[in-house]
Amino acid sequence: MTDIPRRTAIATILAAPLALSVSRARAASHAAAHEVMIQGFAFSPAELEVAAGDTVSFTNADNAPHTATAMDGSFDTGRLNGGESGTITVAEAGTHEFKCNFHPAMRGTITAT
Ligand SMILES: [Cu+2]
Repeated sequence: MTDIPRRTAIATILAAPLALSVSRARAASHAAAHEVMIQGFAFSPAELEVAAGDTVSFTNADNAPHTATAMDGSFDTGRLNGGESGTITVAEAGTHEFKCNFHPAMRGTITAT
């Protein structure tokens, strides 16, 4: 046995607990990022299930401006012109219905657990 493989083995053993603690810390603070397209005057998907603390990015693929505005006031992208994106954080658990302020028939629901 040469010296090099032994050193590699020792380095692997020393690094393992560090890698484990880093991945645990990431799991504890990890917020998922969700994506919603706004296209043809509709949200896609219109219904999402997320965890509280997750983010949702809305991208407007239409030429008309849109918003994604929670009826309960918990989030609002503000005006998104064509081609623009806005990211909101779903801070509170619960069922959050949202609509477009310019086109109130455009509706969606985010359920946060
Ligand atoms: Cu709209």
